[in-house]
Amino acid sequence: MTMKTVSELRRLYDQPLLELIARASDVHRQHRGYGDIQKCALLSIKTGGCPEDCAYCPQSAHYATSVSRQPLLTVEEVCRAAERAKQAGATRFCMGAAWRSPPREGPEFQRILDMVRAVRNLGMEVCVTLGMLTAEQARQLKEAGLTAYNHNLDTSRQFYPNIITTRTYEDRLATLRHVAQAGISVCSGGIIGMGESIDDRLAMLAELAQLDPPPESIPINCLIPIPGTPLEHAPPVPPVELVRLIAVARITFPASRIRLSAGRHRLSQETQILCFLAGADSIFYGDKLLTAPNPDVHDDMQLFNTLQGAAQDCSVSKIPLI
Ligand code: SAM
Ligand code: DTB
Ligand code: SF4
Repeated sequence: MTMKTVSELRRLYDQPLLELIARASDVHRQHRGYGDIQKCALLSIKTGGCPEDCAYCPQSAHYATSVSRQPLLTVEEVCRAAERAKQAGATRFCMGAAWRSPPREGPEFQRILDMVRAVRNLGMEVCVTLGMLTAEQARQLKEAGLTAYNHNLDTSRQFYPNIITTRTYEDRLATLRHVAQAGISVCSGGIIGMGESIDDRLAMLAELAQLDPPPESIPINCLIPIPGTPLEHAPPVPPVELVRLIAVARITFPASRIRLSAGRHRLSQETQILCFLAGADSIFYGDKLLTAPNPDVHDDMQLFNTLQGAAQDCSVSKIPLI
């Protein structure tokens, strides 16, 4: 991949909106049809009490939020949730743990490996997000059958210290290197709506473009402002800014999945459709993200009906996902 500078990306971003969308759409259709939208289910397998101070996060122990702590789930609990997600139409199962990094001692990491094996056995792709990883932990996850590892850069290098002080940008890049070296697909993106500039958003894409290979999937989260966190009063991102960023991401990463991630429950159906037109081709699917709300499955079935223009079987829409 050629090096992208922020000013190059900015020229793309500032094109007339419809020109930008049309260009992104051309790139998109050279790689995939518009009907191919990846559905990923998400499950929090260890919730709350995290020692990190990420200013957006309901699970940080630094802030008083309404999230209650829950220890690591059992393999059986995970399997039941994954089976329901598969039945509802998800093809990838993503598990998140509120850790700085997975414990090196004790049985918990072995249980994670068992979870990965069990979900793989259901015939689903498996992704986990567990914080910072050593090269050895990445190797063990690969051996267990892990498809992808999610670890977000979150924002630009410059804006990052405003959001997180307990781990560095370099720490994040080191984890991404361990993941890639182990042969696991990298899933890495960020959050918009935390007070960063447009150039910060583009600088984050430029950092991702320096990874070799580029990330297999790139989640674009809109901040869900959580009461009790420092960002609780952050205003929502204007929808057109989200659409422009997705279009630039699509043009920059022609073959990656661009995941329209957190915050979808506050977007209209029309905004989501514009995001798909601009090249988003993946979503989190299921009534809950890790702790925060997501559109319910029934609403997403309606969205897909609208996109397909044909009546689809909505009978699975009443199954609670997780
Ligand atoms: N603890 C692990 C870590 O951060 O490395 C994994 C779980 S963490 C919750 C995964 C990602 O969720 C974060 O990197 C962030 O991008 C996203 N996230 C967390 N809280 C969010 C919020 N309130 N709104 C939008 N995205 C959020
Ligand atoms: C990602 O980029 N977004 C997901 C997933 N990776 C793990 C998490 C969104 C979390 C939103 C806040 C919550 O549910 O607690
Ligand atoms: Fe912990 Fe991850 Fe939340 Fe940061 S984003 S506080 S590391 S759970």
